[in-house]
Amino acid sequence: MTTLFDNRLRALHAHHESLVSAANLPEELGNGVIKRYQHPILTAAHTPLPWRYDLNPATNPYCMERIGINATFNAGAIKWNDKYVLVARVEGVDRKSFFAVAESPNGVDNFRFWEYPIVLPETEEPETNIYDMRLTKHADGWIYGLFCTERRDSAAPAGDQAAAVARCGIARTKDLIAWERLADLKTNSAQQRNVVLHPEFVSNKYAFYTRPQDSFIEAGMGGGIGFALSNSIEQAEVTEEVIIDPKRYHTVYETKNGLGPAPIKTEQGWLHLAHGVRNTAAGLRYVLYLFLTDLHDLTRIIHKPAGYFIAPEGEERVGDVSNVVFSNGWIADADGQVFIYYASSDTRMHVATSTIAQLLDYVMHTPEDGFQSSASAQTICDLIDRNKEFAATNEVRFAATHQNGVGY
Ligand code: M1P
Repeated sequence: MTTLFDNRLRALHAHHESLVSAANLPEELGNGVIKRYQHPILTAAHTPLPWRYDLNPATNPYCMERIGINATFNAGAIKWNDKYVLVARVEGVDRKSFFAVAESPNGVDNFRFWEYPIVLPETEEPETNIYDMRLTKHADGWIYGLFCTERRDSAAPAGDQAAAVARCGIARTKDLIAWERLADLKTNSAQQRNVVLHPEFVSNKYAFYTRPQDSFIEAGMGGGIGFALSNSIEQAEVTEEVIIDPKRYHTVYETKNGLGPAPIKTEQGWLHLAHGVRNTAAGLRYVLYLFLTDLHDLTRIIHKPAGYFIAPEGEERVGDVSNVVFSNGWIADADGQVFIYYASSDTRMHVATSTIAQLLDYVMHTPEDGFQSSASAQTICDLIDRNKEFAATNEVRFAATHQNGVGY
């Protein structure tokens, strides 16, 4: 039996090490805005063997997996001690999510989990499930983690074991190891998910991006990405939410939307990454989009490209909740490199890279949504006209581009 155990454990170690240490190369060509990468950066199989296996042959003679991990996804991100650090949502086969830290030396591969997952302190009202932490390095000196805290709806009848209440949980840390739990955010909305803390004080207050919703799944009558201020972070409470990015008919965010990570401050404005949801015959489809808000008036969107920035592609389209990309973490390096961490289909984590310059070019110069088919077609006609005009004075480029369409 010991031979069976030893052989199996050796093979498991070898497989885990080759997975975790594999190089991750960028895909070729791409769209010029982002680079996607060949492999996911975190999967359930990346979780350490000691989390899943009893490594004692006397108590686990068959070397069986004792604790199954189902998925690793929706990670917050931060640059910490020169490492690219993710606080991932790890979901066990028992469906409970918890947070765990993984770090990489280069941001695109070799992500390794820290030895232990995080056991967050509870509030006086213990929760059933926690997920989707957004990390904010705040001007007050703390690193905040805002996340969704989910409890069974105490008003639901006994026959309904799915009804839940989502709220914004708040914890803070100085080292990503010891976490102090604060009171949940109080708002007027029945439920909240996708709440993000702005990194700077606004009018000497803490500023939150919110997503008010009527019920656990449906954004309902309200929805949209909200903005609100609170005097305190220890007892955070917002009384007025201004919707800065509402849902809108026949867009990629017509059913609901929500902010991703905390925005990045640029010379042109605050750069935001968000997810938008629309319904289809095959169910909900989640995509990512970008927008830019005014540097001084955080409620004013000054640029918003039409449609999506990242949508699920290839194997990303399939998972526990298919046709989903979701992001709540990105890292902007001092040299302008940006690492966008996104999850696919509630199953695994990926990275895409870009630069602040490219993202600003994309967000400021991509045509905005005209909200009608005719406007979309006209936008393309206008581009063709400008290309023809340009080509008339640039013979060489024209020769190449002309092959792509019949001139008239
Ligand atoms: O299943 C897709 C996503 O659904 C929720 O997002 P939203 O609140 O915008 O619908 C979240 O539960 C998220 O974790 C999940 O990835």
